[in-house]
Amino acid sequence: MGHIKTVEGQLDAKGLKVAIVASRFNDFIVDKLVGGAVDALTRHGASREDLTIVRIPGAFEMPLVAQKLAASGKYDGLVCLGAVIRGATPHFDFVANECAKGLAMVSMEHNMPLGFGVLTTDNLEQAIERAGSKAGNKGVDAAMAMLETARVLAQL
Ligand code: INI
Repeated sequence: MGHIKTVEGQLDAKGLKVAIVASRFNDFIVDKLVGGAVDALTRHGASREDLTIVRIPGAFEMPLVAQKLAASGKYDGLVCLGAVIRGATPHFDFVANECAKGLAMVSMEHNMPLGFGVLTTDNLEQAIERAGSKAGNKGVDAAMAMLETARVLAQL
């Protein structure tokens, strides 16, 4: 049997400079995601001094802000946190799609590990479930995905 080379990321956030982009829209949900992301990163070795929280109006504005942060060269990773709730808006699809598409572009164009923690749910209850209750905390998941990806990219 031959040897299979495997690359995987260690979940060590020590020394990692991270910007957390968080929208104010639905902030009582988003604040839970931010808390989860900060907790996950610091429990894995990040120092609070290396974290920057950037508050923005809504998910639609997120890609532009993420782009500037990525281009600044100051950060090793971004964690993008928001909540787009269908019940709350007729333009749900536009906001959610533009946000996801724009963030994917930023991540690709800048080789930037980016945790996508923007909830897109049909209603408020589903958002609450994903913000620190029944279905966990997607802020934690987004932070851990960014961390793992950053550590994988560093080895490639
Ligand atoms: N922004 C969100 O982050 N979540 C939403 O659910 C939402 N809704 O419901 O409309 C939302 N809209 C605001 C949008 O992101 C922009 O801030 C706004 O259109 C001004 O550009």
